[in-house]
Amino acid sequence: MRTLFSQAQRVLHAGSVALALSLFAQQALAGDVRTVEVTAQEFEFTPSTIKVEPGETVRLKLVNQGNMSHNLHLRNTDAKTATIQSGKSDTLEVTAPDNGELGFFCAIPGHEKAGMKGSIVVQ
Ligand SMILES: [Cu+2]
Repeated sequence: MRTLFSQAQRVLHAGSVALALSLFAQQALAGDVRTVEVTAQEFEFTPSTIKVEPGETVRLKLVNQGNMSHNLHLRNTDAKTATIQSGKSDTLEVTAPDNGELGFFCAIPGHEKAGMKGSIVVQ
């Protein structure tokens, strides 16, 4: 009985070390990327201008505070969030170029024209 008990303790200990290591790895990864929350509603993104450092990777968290479904699509790329319903969110990681700006818009027909667009400005 005593041997069984100490084996169980060793297994538990090994498990908690593995858990601690994986939490550390996740925190280290998360620490490298800044999250910018962008809200979508009819018919605008807030903020519509997002300033980033040259080459910076940012995680855009699109939160739909409107009534209709929306998405965020990076212009001239295939990068986009899912189309999300009211109250939902989705994230998209973007690595900025060394200069210039990246436009984004909502790809639901008519939404960009109504004002759902913005830009990521490198400075
Ligand atoms: Cu939209």
